[in-house]
Amino acid sequence: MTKPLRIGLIGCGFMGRAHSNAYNRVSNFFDLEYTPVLQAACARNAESAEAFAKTWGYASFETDWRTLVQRDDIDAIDICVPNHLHREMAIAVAEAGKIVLCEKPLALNTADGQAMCEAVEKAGVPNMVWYNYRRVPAVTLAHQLIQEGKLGRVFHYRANFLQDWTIADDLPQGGTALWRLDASSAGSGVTGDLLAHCIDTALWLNGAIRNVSAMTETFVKERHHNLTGKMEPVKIDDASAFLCHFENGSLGLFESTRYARGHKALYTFEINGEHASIKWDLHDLHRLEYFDHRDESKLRGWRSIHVTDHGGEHPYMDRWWVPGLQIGYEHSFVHQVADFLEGLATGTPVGPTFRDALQTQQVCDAVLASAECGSWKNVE
Ligand code: 4PW
Repeated sequence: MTKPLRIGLIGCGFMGRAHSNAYNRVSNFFDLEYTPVLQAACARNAESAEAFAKTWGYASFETDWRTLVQRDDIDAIDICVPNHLHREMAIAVAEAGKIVLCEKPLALNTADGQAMCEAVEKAGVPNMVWYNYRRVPAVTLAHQLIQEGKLGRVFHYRANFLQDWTIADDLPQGGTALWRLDASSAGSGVTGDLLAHCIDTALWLNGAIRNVSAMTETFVKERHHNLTGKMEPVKIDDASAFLCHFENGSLGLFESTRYARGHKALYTFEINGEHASIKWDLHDLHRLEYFDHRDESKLRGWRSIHVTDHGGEHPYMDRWWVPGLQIGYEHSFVHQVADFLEGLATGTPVGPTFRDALQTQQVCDAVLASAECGSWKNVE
């Protein structure tokens, strides 16, 4: 007999779908003590909330998130709404004594993130932030290889997240689909939306970042605002890049943009160590490229590891089909739910927790501050 974990979801957009899919799939593929039960979906518009609940199998719907949080038939609240709403909702969920899961980035800024951390820690409620790329099997394998010391001393960490969907200057800002372009809803542009993923993975793989030197650019200075109906200044960063020192002595180079024509969601990283290097690319997410200088010289070269083996060697893969068959983007969310439920059963916090995600937020804030003042900034 499994135990139910009754979920209330706030926000019925892209991420609401990705998370709901994960709740629906996880028990079919993982043997877990807890089973998610989709109890209620919440959106301001009743028609959308009802349609979403029906499509994804939620037993009911709400239009007021406060009502959802107070329902005593719900154990965990999943926050999938624009960033400016994370703080108030997460604190209310913690104060109601419920488990809280929050879409990335944790908050608009470090101060809000800090308040959220304090609330979940004071309430003692399990919490997690959806930085899903850690659970792509090839990325998890990279983490294992680094933990095993295969790379030796790390010299360089390089990451990019490139898109091209905001180049048109007649694209408006604000409102349901385009809140990511509105600084009052998003907090920042690509720094919080894309670089934050690169930073989360980097902190996990390579440890803390000491300081940063950054530049940002807003290429389109004014856009029609869907909420005010007028042309308004654009206050988000369209592109953001930084250099950094990691605490382990390695150097980092990061870039994100929504102006890289031809790239839709190209997330790549490369790590160069004393003995070995690792490369990964979201467009070919099952491949981990690995070069080991200790290989016999006549065979030395980049190995392209297709991370689909079973038997526990390749993370998560023995839960899926048969060796050699692939999975996709959506499965990273299934893995994150599986790990979270496992952690609940054993009483172990599962990263990234709010506290872990606060570190990413601190790096993002240092990046924005450095770009603003044009000099190096320590990560507080
Ligand atoms: O979180 C990110 C989003 O805001 C995603 O991982 C990719 O970039 C897909 O959409 C955006």
